[in-house]
Amino acid sequence: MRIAITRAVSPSIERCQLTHLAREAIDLGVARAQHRAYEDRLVELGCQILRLPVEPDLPDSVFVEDTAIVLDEVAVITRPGAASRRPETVSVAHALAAYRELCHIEPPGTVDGGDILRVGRMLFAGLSSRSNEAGLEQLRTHASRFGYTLKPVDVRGCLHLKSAVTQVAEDTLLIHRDWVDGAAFDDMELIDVDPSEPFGANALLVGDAVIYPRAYSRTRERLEGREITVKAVRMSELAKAEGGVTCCSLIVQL
Ligand code: CIR
Repeated sequence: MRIAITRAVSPSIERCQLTHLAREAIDLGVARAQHRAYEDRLVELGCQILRLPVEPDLPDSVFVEDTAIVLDEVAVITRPGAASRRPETVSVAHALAAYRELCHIEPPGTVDGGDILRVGRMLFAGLSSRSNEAGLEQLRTHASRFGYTLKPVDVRGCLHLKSAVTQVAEDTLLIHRDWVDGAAFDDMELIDVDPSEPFGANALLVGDAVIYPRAYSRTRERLEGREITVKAVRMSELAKAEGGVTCCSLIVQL
């Protein structure tokens, strides 16, 4: 049994944080329809959706991934690197308290969940413009109690570690090597994104399938060529807010 925590797109998403993209108009109606279709894919993959109340004054609040790291034993509530995003954690912590013991990243630490790639008991942790050494050290302390090992990884040219690399099968990662050094993942199989699709490394593995943006058809062919089942979604509007498929949910395994 899996719960997927989500939150509908905020009406203020036009004021979202942007780091590597120029601001473009976001069609709120289309963004919401795409987000609902994404939730439908999660349901098809066996998730029960727990949708948090919309946050009209928190532009980036649809990107719930950044607010927590949900491990099997504990949920670590983050302190997001962008100050405007810190109030998003309150309602997420409230929801997660029903399922996990909680602990918290404290100042001066910052961590965005998008920087934490969990593979089994390994936490690859992006050192990015959002997640700092103090934050990753606190996460290491919380997670090591339960036998997790944390490995810091430098990220360059993109927002989060999971913009550059995500898990697509038990022993396989999808990677864009311009943004992260593949040597950090030397005991895993690596699939490179198609060079024409630099934003194509963000896939969401749920069970045996990945939710993946329809826009990256060449990389999708590479995934399917490796026998990976792909559930395609349209993410054009949330991509303008620098969001991908991992960012829009927190999966809680029960
Ligand atoms: C931000 O800059 O924080 C948002 N506009 C996008 C966050 C995307 N989150 C993610 O990839 N985990």
